[in-house]
Amino acid sequence: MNMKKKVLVTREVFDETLAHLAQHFDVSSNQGNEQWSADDLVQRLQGKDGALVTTSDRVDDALLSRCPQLRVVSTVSVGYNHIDLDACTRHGVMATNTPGVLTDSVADMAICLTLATVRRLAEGERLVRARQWPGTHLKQLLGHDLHHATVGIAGFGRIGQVIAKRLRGFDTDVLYHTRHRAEAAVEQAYGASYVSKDELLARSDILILILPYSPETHHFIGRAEMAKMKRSAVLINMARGGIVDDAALAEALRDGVLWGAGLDVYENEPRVNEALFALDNVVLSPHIASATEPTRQNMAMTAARNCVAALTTGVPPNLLNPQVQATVSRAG
Ligand code: 8YV
Repeated sequence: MNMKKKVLVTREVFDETLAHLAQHFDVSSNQGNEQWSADDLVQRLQGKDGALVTTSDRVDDALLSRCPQLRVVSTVSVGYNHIDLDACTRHGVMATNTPGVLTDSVADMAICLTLATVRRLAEGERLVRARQWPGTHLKQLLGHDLHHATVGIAGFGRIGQVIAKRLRGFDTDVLYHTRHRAEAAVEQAYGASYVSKDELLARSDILILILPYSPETHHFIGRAEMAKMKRSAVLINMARGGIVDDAALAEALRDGVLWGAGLDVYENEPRVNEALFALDNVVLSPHIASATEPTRQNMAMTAARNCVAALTTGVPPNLLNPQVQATVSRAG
C-alpha cells in the first residue's frame, strides 16, 4: 500500500487549507497557534516530506541538516527572507511563496497607513478614547496632505507598482527607486518617474518602502539617509523590519529630523523598539498589510497548492529555487 506523504503546517490556517492538503497527505498542524522554538520545529518536522511555514519560521542550513526527509518548504507569504534558498537547494528542498494574491491588499494598506500617519489618526483616536478630547478647534491635530504630495516609492515590483496606481487618484507626483529601472511603458502606465536613491530621499514628502529584505537592503534607511530627507517628511515601512534602522528612526522622530512615520513591520518582530512607544508621531501597525479574510485565504490556499504540486509532480508553481531540480535529478 502506498503510504501517504506527511506534511506539517506550522501555524494556524483555514479549514479549507487543511481540507485541501488532507486530500493528498497525512497532515499535522498547529491549529492552537503555539509559538514553537527552533528545536520544537525541528522535532515536529521529523519524518515530514513537506511544511507550510510562515515568516516567523527560520528555515536555514541548521534546520535542514536535521530534517533530511523534507522535500518542500512552502511559505504562506510573498517575502522569503526567512528561508535560506541556497541551503534549500543544497539539501534538495523546493521553496515556494505566494506572490500576486496579496498585491492589492498590501497596496491598499500602504495608502491606509500613509493616510493614518499624515492625518494623525492614531493620535486622535487615543485622545478620544482617553476621554480627553475637548471638542474640535482650528489648530487641533494638524497633519499633512496626501493629495498633491510628492510620494517616493522604494521598490517597484508588483506591489510598488500598484501603490503608484492607487496614488494617481490622490493627484500625487510619484517618484520611485529600485535596483533595476522599470521599462518606459511601465513607468508611463503607473505614472511614476525613476530617480536615484539620493533624489528619492531629498524630494519625497512621503517615502513608502516596499522592497525585499536581504543583506544588501539591511538598514536601507538609516541615520544618514534620514538626514537627507525633508524635516517635514513621513516614512512608511510596508516592507520588512531591518530595512529601516528602527533605533535611528526613533531618534529622528524624537529630534524632528522626520515629521512622522508609519510602520507595519519591525526589526526583531514581534519585539518593537521601546523608544518608539514614547512617540506620538509614529503609527504602529502589527504586520497586517495582507490581513484581509479573502487575501489570507488565498495566500494559505496558494501555499497549499504549491505544496501539493511539489510533492506530487515535483514542479510547483511559484518555485523560488528552480536550481533545486538539478540537485534532485542528480540525487535521483
Ligand atoms: C506575512 C508578509 O507573511 O507575505 C509577506 O511577505 O510579510 C505577510 O503577508 C503574513 O504575516 C502572513 O503570515
